[in-house]
Amino acid sequence: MGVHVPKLSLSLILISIFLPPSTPDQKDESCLTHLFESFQDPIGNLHNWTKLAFSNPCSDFNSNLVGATCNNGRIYKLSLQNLSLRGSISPYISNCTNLQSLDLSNNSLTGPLPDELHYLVNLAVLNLSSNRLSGAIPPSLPMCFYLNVIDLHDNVLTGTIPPQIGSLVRLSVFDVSNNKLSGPIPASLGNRTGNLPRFNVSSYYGNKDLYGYPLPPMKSKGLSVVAIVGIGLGSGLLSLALSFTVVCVWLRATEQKTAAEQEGKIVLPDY
Ligand SMILES: *[C@@H]1O[C@H](CO)[C@@H](O)[C@H](O)[C@H]1NC(C)=O
Ligand SMILES: *[C@@H]1O[C@H](CO)[C@@H](O)[C@H](O)[C@H]1NC(C)=O
Ligand SMILES: *[C@@H]1O[C@H](CO)[C@@H](O)[C@H](O)[C@H]1NC(C)=O
Ligand SMILES: *[C@@H]1O[C@H](CO)[C@@H](O)[C@H](O)[C@H]1NC(C)=O
Ligand SMILES: *[C@@H]1O[C@H](CO)[C@@H](O)[C@H](O)[C@H]1NC(C)=O
Ligand SMILES: *[C@@H]1O[C@H](CO)[C@@H](O)[C@H](O)[C@H]1NC(C)=O
Ligand SMILES: CC(=O)N[C@H]1CO[C@H](CO)[C@@H](O)[C@@H]1O
Repeated sequence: MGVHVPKLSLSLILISIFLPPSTPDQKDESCLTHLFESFQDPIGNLHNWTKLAFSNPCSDFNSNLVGATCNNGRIYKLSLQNLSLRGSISPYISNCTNLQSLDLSNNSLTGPLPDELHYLVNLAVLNLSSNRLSGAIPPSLPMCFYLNVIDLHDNVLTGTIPPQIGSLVRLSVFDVSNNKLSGPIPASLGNRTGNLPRFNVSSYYGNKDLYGYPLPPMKSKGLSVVAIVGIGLGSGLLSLALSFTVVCVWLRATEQKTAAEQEGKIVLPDY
């Protein structure tokens, strides 16, 4: 046992040499300060996101801030799902340069996906699903080379899907279902080649004006066969009904006329 103690203290010394005591990081401070300003937190879920804590978010080995995780004295993960957050995503998020995972899913965030996301060169997981984010998917997003999850489903994103997304070699989850995206699914993404994971229709459905493989062909804008048959049958039945009515009316009129005539005959005074 006695042999192990020096080893332990040696490794502790080594750790403290190679992991410098976390010095306050100004980039993370700027990132968190601006992010907190751009969020609205009606329920107070971010109760301990305070100015004081921002100045040294990774003071302990781990972060004290709800949803934040540290690694080597820097924020590397933000998991703020299900927190009823409103407001928008500050472009200063880009100052959290060590961020590997950003999950803001299932809130009520509005506004665009900041173009500045592409400065997060270590980003591997981006989950912004189930919000009310609008605007386009930034064409610069694929500059985050390590992305392996892009989950943007259930927002109100518009515009087209940047073709470069298809060339992200690590991408294994891609979901933009239930948005307002339009235009073609880039062939580089819809029909990925080689060993790259492919994404099926469930990644794309619920975007009215999005088209191309693997979505089924769009319904033609003209009248479908069913509609034409329906209209034909309908008008046929209608004219049949009309002529029937006309015949009935005519028969009735004739009947009444005949009755009247007969009545007349009967009522006619017999001189
Ligand atoms: C912030 O809240 C989290 C979870 O509620 C807790 O683990 C952490 O210790 C809190 N930090 C501070 C500084 O109060
Ligand atoms: C968010 O809510 C879902 C469904 O209620 C739950 O499964 C998940 O664990 C929650 N996530 C967090 C971080 O609370
Ligand atoms: C979203 O969060 C709400 C609570 O805010 C929870 O009830 C719901 O199950 C969550 N949905 C998902 C898909 O996590
Ligand atoms: C993204 O977040 C939602 C809601 O919190 C969750 O249901 C979904 O599984 C997440 N996506 C991935 C790829 O983990
Ligand atoms: C997808 O790629 C295969 C072979 O790489 C090709 O035969 C097929 O026509 C392509 N489909 C589309 C819709 O581009
Ligand atoms: C689409 O792929 C997902 C996994 O990526 C799978 O869970 C789902 O069942 C697939 N859907 C269809 C229709 O193949
Ligand atoms: C230090 C640093 O990286 N600052 C940047 C923080 O984010 C804003 C908005 O993207 C940039 O303008 C700063 O240069």
